[in-house]
Amino acid sequence: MKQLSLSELRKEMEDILEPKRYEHTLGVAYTAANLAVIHGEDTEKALVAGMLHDCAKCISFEKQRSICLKHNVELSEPEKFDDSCGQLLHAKAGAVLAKEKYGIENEDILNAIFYHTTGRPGMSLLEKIIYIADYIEPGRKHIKGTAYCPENDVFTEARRTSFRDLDEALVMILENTLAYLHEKGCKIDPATQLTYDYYSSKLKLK
Ligand code: DGI
Ligand code: FE
Ligand code: FE
Repeated sequence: MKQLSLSELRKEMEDILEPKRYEHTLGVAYTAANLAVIHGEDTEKALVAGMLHDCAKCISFEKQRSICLKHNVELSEPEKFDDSCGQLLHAKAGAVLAKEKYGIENEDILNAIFYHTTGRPGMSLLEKIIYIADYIEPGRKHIKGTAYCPENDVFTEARRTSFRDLDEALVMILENTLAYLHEKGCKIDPATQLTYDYYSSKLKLK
């Protein structure tokens, strides 16, 4: 299958995503391209991964699940259930769609989509860029009254830090995501916790 061009992918996303999700997608793609320039990653890869990272976000949980089951994707316990915070499965379903529907063959791009919600220990440069761009893109708004928006503005800090040190930005984002999930009573995916543990220990050794 031929991979669609970036502008074809953009049109596809405009068609299938809700308007706000599409705006967010563009923000992630362009933020990822900037981070790619700064940190020495291929900008085309960053644009494609950013453009597709949420391609499964606007489909039902049942559909996401059937896509994963059909392609033998292993699911974690929290991913199997559509609890009140069911935000996890779109990442893995999105990686399947990127390959099967949009013809992406590059494993690094597919992994960046697959791990964009939880992260994983030992992420590639592109995986880190997409994970961080997803959080810091300019349209990402504060969620007031939750740990997402503590007194010290984590968005501003994470945005600044990501241009200097990706691992430090990762830890900042993971710390806030974990606090937010605890506060909301959401199940923590083992991958999210492992990623935090891995990068916070790595930072201490620096
Ligand atoms: O799809 P986006 O909203 O752009 O961003 P995302 O793919 O990073 O998803 C963000 C949501 O995923 C956010 O509400 C926090 C949630 N999330 C991240 N790690 C975990 C998680 N949710 C659960 N239940 N468990 C996790 O470990
Ligand atoms: Fe997402
Ligand atoms: Fe996103």
